[in-house]
Amino acid sequence: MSAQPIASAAPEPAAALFSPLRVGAIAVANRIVMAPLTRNRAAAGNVPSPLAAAYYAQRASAGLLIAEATQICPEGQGYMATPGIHAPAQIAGWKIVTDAVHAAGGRIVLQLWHVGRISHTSLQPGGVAPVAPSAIAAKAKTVTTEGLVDVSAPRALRPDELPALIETYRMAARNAISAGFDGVEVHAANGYLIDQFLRDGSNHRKDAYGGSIENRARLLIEVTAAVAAAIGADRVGARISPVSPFNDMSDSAPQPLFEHAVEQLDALRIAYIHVIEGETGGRRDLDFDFAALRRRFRGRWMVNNGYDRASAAAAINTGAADLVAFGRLFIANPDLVRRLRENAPLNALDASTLYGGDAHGYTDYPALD
Ligand code: 8OZ
Repeated sequence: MSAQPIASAAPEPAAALFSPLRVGAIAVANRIVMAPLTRNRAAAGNVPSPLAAAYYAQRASAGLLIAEATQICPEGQGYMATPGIHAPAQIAGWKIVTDAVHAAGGRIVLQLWHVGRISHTSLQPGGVAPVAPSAIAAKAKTVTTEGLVDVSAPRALRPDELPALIETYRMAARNAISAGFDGVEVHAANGYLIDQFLRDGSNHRKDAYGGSIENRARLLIEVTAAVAAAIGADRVGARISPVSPFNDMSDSAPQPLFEHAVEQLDALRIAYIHVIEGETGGRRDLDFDFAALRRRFRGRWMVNNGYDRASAAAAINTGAADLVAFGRLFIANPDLVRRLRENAPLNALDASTLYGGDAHGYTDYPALD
């Protein structure tokens, strides 16, 4: 036997993070995803910031960028200065972003967002109450021009309003494709409208969209089916957060609820599911069997919540996930993919520039060199 070479030819454990993959119709260069990140920098008319093209293009070495949560209609807005995808100027603004990302060799999908009850009357057209599955106010905060405020009490959506709501998602998905996105992600996480229908702490409806698990998952499935019919299921993902309490969310039995939801999403043959494991941006050790969800889905499985280089590599190497989404690390490190590949030091996050503001803390985090 010959002696072992000094430099081992065996791949380092993180190598799998850098292997290409097909995610539905989207060919991604690696397993590293930029999570959707609200930055509250949209310009007048909720048009993406003029800086957004540079911000996303700086991060285009991610296998996939998920653009920040973007409201599908004016009523879907819940925070100051978040972008939309319902008006021509917004579509034109996003086209500048997707062109810049594609020119840099990246792939980008848009997260379709309706906040439901996580809003404030001052952000709603005509100053009216936001909508929700049930007229139950969340104990949650939002940011308006007045600063941090309690969200407003919502009114319950009438059954006859739901077809138009689904149509609004379909239109938004079409608009995203017109804006040059490679696909869309249905935001069904973090206590926004679709999640409010899913979980029984916020859904007390007596109609076909409330009560049983099947009924509470109906809006998610009808929205996702409509979006998939409009742009192709192979360009659609969905984000869920089965046990996150963020935005005052709770459910009496999340395991069977989300197993059912994932089975139904599987039947639609969408490209991926993106799951926030535990508390959004917080604890991961809540009692929930995420592997049981994964077993029910044939598409790509994307995980998120506090991953680092080692835990991300382990998730890919063990087959627990196909893709890992990073949020805070991507804000502070435009070249996160290179830094993970080289195991280089990471920039620290400046939390004071997360929400709102200008280029500072947005496009001025340095790359290596
Ligand atoms: C932080 C601040 C505002 C919105 C989410 C879209 O949690 C958000 C969000 C996060 O999904």
